[in-house]
Amino acid sequence: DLVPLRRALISVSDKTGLIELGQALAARGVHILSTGGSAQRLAEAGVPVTEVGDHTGFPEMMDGRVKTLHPRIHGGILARRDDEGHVAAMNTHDIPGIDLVVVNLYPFEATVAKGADFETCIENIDIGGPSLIRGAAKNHDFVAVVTDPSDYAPLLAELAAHDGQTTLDLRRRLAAKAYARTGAYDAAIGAWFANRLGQTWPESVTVSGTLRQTLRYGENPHQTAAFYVTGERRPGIATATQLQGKELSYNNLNDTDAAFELVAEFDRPAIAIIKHANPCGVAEGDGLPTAYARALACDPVSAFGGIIAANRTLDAVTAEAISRLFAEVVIAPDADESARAVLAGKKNLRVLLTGDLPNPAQPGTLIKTVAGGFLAQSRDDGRVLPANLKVVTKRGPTPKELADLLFAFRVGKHVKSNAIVYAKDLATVGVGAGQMSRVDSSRIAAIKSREAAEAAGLAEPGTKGSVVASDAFFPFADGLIAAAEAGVTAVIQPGGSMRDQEVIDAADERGLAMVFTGMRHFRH
Ligand code: 93A
Repeated sequence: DLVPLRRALISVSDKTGLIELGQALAARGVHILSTGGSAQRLAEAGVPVTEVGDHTGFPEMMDGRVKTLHPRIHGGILARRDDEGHVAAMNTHDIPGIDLVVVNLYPFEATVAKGADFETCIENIDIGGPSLIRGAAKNHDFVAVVTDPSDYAPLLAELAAHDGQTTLDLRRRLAAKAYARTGAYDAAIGAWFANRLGQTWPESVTVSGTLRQTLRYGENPHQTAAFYVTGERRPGIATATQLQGKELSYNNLNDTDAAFELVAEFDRPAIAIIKHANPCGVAEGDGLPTAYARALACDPVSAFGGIIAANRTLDAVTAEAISRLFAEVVIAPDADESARAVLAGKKNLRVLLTGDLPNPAQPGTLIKTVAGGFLAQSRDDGRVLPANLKVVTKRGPTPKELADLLFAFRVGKHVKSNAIVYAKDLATVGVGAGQMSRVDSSRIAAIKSREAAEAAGLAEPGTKGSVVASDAFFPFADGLIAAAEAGVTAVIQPGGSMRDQEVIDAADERGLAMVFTGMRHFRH
């Protein structure tokens, strides 16, 4: 399984670590072939190198479009050294074997990201590079392929450990990485092209990500799982640094993501507490301490073992309050020194700091697998503003009701459907999530609010004098009537039901103010 390394081809756009690699290979007596820019750098550093043009007898031509695309190169990479016919062809045509290919590609993705014009992007589509990589990876029985400068050191360590030879195990791992790279590269080109054509959904899609972490298990212990990071660079769990605490689980990651996306919706200091991807308390406040106290008051029973997200730098007072609760994860853009010191006392609590908040208005794609395929949709970046609201009842909302209505609807966007959210003074007081009927969500939210009030020794449930938001229209008046019985004074919902008039009449009979948003926030 060991293959001696005699000849290497180096062709890299990213010249990081190039000279050190060249020097180390040359010191081992490896014959180095290299393309224009790479060869020049190596030669300048005193590394003996043969220009690919001198090797093939053809100069680089057509602005570099044709450099390595030659049988003397590809034959040297693709020949099976244990196949008589292949070896005979090498001898007949004088094709020396190439045992190592080091290539990183024209920076297509970075060129697009810089906003380069169409022609420049096209010129940055690498053709020869992927061919070298794919050929070397195919022939990994005999050839090693390195596509990432961070693999230079492990390669050199392997050569040192095995007397200048590579092992099959390393060649296989490098080959797998190589195909992942060329696949992602072509996917980026395809997506860019489709986008240029004004096509939202390309003919074919490759979802690509880099392995961040294999997880102990998935949603359940008998499932395996892993966390991949895509190139989206959205602040959140993918950019977070974990300050302390146990390893994150699959469910932790999923719930923490939901919590952080929700809390990022608010401009004022806000806290969201999440269980099973649904909020059990969300509140704005003058600062995080009040927001936290009010978020927790919504449903302290469910908050046990929850995920807490903040949209501001954590302070010591909030950290103290959080450490009195059993929580799984805390996520925030940052934490000040004193807050870090307080949280350090809770060794098992996972603390994630992201540096920034996700932008709820940023476009993006959501993907969900189904049997035999996957569904893709744009992220729900819809945001209802006061100007979008239509008052449909005799009474319009007061300014205070209006603020609570918008708050409740924004929370509702992050609650699994059917979603019903009761809110008062910019804090949730009851959340009904994930029920098969809207009226059940209405009732459950009211029951939870009553129980929380009883537990806190309050005379009245929080829903008294609150407002209610529904993520989709009320198909019948019953859901609205349940909310009215719980004590709401105002309602926000998309509208659009065949029975809208019945629902409006029921609201008018009870003196409620109701607004239609014209926008639905289903979430499943
Ligand atoms: O234009 S290419 O697609 N044609 C080729 O034949 C070719 N061979 C290698 N680009 C080609 N390369 C790429 O050149 C490599 O993938 C690498 O990114 C780059 C290195 O060029 P230089 O050594 O001149 O800086």
